Amino acid sequence: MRSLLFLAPLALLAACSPEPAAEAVVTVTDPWCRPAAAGAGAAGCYVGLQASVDDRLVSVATPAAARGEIHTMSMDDGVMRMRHLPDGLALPAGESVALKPGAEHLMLMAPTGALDEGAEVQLTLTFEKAPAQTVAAQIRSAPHGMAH
Ligand SMILES: [Cu+2]
Repeated sequence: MRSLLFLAPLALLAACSPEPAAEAVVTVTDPWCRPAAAGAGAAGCYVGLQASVDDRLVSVATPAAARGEIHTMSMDDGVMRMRHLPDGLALPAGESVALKPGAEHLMLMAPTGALDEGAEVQLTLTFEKAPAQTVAAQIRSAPHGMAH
């Protein structure tokens, strides 16, 4: 009898697994874009992303520019250069990924008009697994709480 009682909790545990797959969701925080004058070739946008499962930011689109790209910055012979990431950006599960000045960022190529400080830009972020999200990015010259 004693051994049966010992086994009962184990049987219960076994019945509960495997756990259902976690839902793929990406939390988007504080999207913002730098101001740009009319005719500027490009403008940088920044955002915080946290994915619930291993995911990937695959594209960005906006009505405010001809197209959006995902860029990274790297040192090349002592010079900081931007590089287009055609395959997008990996978002490891549970990890906060900050797209910020001097690092990975979104680039609005050929904005259709001036991006004025205080206005907003709609950004549609597309992910490999999580549903796409459209967020309003505030146009400002520096991130909140960060001095120049
Ligand atoms: Cu760029």
